[in-house]
Order: sequence, then structure tokens, then C-alpha cells
Amino acid sequence: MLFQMSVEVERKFICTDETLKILEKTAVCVGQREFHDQYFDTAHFALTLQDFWLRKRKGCWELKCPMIRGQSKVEELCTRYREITNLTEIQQRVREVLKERGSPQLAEKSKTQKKDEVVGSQSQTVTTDETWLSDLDLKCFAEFTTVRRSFTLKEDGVQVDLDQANFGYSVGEIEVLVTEDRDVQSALEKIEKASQKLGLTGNQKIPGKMDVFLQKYTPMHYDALMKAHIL
Ligand code: V4E
Repeated sequence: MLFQMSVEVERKFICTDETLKILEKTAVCVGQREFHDQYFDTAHFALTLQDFWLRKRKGCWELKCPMIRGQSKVEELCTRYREITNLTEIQQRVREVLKERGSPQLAEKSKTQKKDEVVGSQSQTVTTDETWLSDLDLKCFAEFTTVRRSFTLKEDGVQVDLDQANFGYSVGEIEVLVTEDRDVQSALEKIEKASQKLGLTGNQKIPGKMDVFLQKYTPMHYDALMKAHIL
């Protein structure tokens, strides 16, 4: 079965007073909301070390999957991830990623499951409750709340989010969602145009909420991701 997927292309920025003024003048504020995120991984960071980000927000699951990164200047400042929101597909993909990684716990678990299948009591099915997390040894490694103010830029249909996380970090994001890979290039161009409009001149990659959270609360995880060039 094929599921609908989208690609999120985004650039993070630090919102100065100047940027905020331009934003308030040239964009439409489409509202403010608050959400709590929980991110999950194994004890050995098997997902995040491969740049997979499994998240639960407002009861909905999402898996952000890595895509090949571009080399151009604009692409260095932008990230792109394929987003999967269908829980069945998320569970399948996570299992594959953990298997590819050779997770010892997963190997042990599938042996047990095979045994169960033989006796007919249990098969490796997709579960809708949260036992699938413990089956795969996934635990919450980060959780925080964000207050987000969202804007849309008038001509571009580009979304700009101003996030304030509850651990003392604020960051802006210019974001374009596309459904086809072939539209990524035009998304990058839109982001470049929006960045110019907002007067973003810096060429520095800006840390996301997760970078700052991990650095502050779980430096071992942060160091592992830095060493693997994930962050
Ligand atoms: C992809 C990723 C993570 C998952 C969440 O990332 P992000 O888009 O920053 O969060 P948020 O709250 O804005 O999600 P949205 O509402 O847009 O769905 S955590 C770390 N990464 C990787 C990553 C990276 N390598 N570099 C940068 C600049 N950001 C994220």
C-alpha cells in the first residue's frame, strides 16, 4: 500500500526585532498555538544516529526521514526531511531502520516473535496502542513544549513560524511543504526569496530546538550526533 508523504524543506533563523518588524509588515499572522512534543529512540540512539526523528505531538505520530542533502549555499542552510504520518507506515519504517542497524534487542525480539508465530499465538502485526514502543525498545529521550506564532508570506505561500520553547530557546523557521520530490528545488528558491525579504543575511546554520535541548539536558546524545554529523 502506498501512503501520502510530504517533504518538509526549512531554514531556521534567529528572529531579531528587525526581522519581526518586517514579518509583521509583510506577512499575515495566521495564529498562535502551543504543543508538547515527545521524541523517541533506543538507548543507543539507533534512530537519531541515522537522522530519523520519531515524534508524538498532540496525539499524532510523525517520522521525519532523511533525504540526500544538497551542496549549494542555500541548501547548506536548509534541511529537508520526508515526513510520514501514517502510524502503520511509521511502525514498518522504524522496524526496518532498526533492523538495518542490527539492533540486538530487535533481533532477539523477532526470534521470540517467530517462535510465537509458529505456535500461532502472536505475529508481528502493527499495533495501535503503545506496546510497539516497548517492543522496539523505544523510549522518550526529549520532551518540551513550544509556543508557536505562524505567519504566511503574502505572495509565496511560504510559512514562517516563530517558536518559543519552554527550556529557554527561541528560533524562527521558514518552511515549505511539498508532496513531490521534483518540487524541492522550487521550495528552496521560495525559501531563499523569503530569507531575502526578511533581511536574513547571515550564512550561519542556526541550531534547532532539539540541538539546544540535547546539548543542555543529554550531552552524551548530543555529542554522539555531532560526531556522526547529524546535527
Ligand atoms: C529533523 C530534526 C528534528 C525533528 C524536528 O525538527 P524541527 O523541524 O526542527 O522541529 P519543529 O518543532 O519545527 O517541527 P515541525 O513543526 O516543523 O514539524 S530534531 C533534529 N532534526 C535534525 C535537524 C538538523 N540536522 N538541523 C537542523 C537545523 N534542524 C534539524
